[in-house]
Amino acid sequence: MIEIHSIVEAVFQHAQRQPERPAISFAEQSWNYGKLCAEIERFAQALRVWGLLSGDRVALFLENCPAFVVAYLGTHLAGGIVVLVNTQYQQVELSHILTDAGVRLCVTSSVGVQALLRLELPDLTALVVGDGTASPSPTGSSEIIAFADFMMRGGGGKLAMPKAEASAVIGYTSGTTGRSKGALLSHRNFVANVEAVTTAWKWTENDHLLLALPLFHTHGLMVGMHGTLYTGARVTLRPKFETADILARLHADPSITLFFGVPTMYARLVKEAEKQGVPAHLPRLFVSGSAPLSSQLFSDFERLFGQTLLERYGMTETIMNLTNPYDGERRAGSVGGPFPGQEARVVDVQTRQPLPAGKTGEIEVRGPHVFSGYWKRPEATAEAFEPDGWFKTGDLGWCSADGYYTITGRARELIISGGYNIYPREVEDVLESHPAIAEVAVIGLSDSDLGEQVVAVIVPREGCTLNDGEIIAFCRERLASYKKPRRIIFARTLPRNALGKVQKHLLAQQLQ
Ligand code: MCA
Ligand code: AMP
Repeated sequence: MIEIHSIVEAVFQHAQRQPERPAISFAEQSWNYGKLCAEIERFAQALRVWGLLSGDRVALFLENCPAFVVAYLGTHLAGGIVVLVNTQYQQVELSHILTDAGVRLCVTSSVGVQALLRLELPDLTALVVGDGTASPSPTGSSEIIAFADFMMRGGGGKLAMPKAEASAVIGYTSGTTGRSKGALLSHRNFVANVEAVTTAWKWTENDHLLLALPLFHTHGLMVGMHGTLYTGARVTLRPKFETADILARLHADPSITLFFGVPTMYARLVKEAEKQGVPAHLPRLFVSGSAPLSSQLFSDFERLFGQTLLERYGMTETIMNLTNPYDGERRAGSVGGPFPGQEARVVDVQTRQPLPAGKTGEIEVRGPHVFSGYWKRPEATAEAFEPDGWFKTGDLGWCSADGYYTITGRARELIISGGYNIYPREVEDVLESHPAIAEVAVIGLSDSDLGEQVVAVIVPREGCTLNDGEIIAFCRERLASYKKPRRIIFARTLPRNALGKVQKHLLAQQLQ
């Protein structure tokens, strides 16, 4: 392959060589590389005609579908930066992300349009609606255009491929204080990481991935979709993960060679396969990531499916960091070692000095896959890096003498539920704004399906009465539904230390 500088360039190269080659299957639709390229080019031209300037932000607030990929790579070809938005986000997250990133155009669904029109977003001047027909805006604040009509504006005019160092994506990630921060990733980060991942997992153009992860996060997009399009392979994209659907697809299509999921998906597959049996043909590789995979699930899957899960570790800021080997031992409870061309180490949390094998500290990573910094947050960026370029992941762990890393916890407060990250402070902020709540502490407790579940310990204001349903509804209106507490506990006080800080570990111990 000639040297390429972006994922979109790889797609164009495959299309030039083999336009008929299958790229994406989605519901009844089959997209080959030729068609995919033509649509990407048209979308990019339409963006330019609309007035998109190099470096302008385009948000994708859309469920899995081929239009997502077209808008994603079309934005890159037009020189824009993509802002990824989880479709579960509600007013608090949407207002923050779209305002912070200064998004000018958003590709969304008709449901998304309704959510966005309720918000004050002065920079947002156009909504391109990927499903159904676009009805005119009731407020007249943003232009609403149907995807098909928008595409009609494209045509003519060759566009230059993006430069490797240009910014490609802002991925919002849970902040340690206040609101989430945008991690700015470049085309160079993508190419370096996808090259490392596809090499490590022996991913070639002959592979066929079954992908049911959402495209609006790193796992689905930058591992699943990038890997496919970079190698010229094929993907069957599903709108969302449904256990029975995945088993049925595996059963029906022996050409599928790869499947990626979060541990919750594997736990559900094991449960379902115990009832209805395992498909006769299985992919050559099942990868797990985004949340800790328990040794129990690792061995249950092996016993039932006769295949060893390959666990790897990543982050929005760095894409993929560590992986168990494709050939060698895939060790239960471990995330393996660095991908080719990347570095990792464990340092003492206080002194920041590297620690010997077996000692627990903070994991740091370095390499061409690591993002350049947080969008408009120079102080947060400076804090996240050591002077010599090591990125502080905020994850705690240790490395064995033979180079296998184990993640043991997190230096920052974070709940991971079903592979989604939830920052307790964000949920606490919303709950504290409730007039009948005096104090609140949000913690994560273990959950057999989701890994961890969100639990809120609430002290009501004097004389106020509250019920669970009311509190959950209050959260759901403001935040993504997966962030809502699944359990609410009323208390008279919260345990605090001498400095007045809530002792969450005591709460967790009492409630577990
Ligand atoms: C959905 N719900 C959840 C979650 N997902 N609640 C807690 N945690 C969750 N993860 C809630 C919904 O809000 C809804 O609530 C109800 O469950 C049913 O929604 P549904 O969509 O049917 O949920 P599901 O099918 O059960 O979804 C579970 C899931 C999904 C398939 C595991 O959460 C999922 O796709 N997770 C993958 C996330 C992912 O891609 N993470 C990668 C991030 P209600 O009915 O009350 O509204 S990237 C990353 O972490 C790094 C880079 C890495 O290393 O990969
Ligand atoms: P995100 O901020 O969504 O990019 O999530 C990244 C975080 O997910 C990491 O910092 C880890 O805490 C966690 N994570 C990802 N993969 C794994 C894994 N295999 N085991 C444990 N935690 C993981």
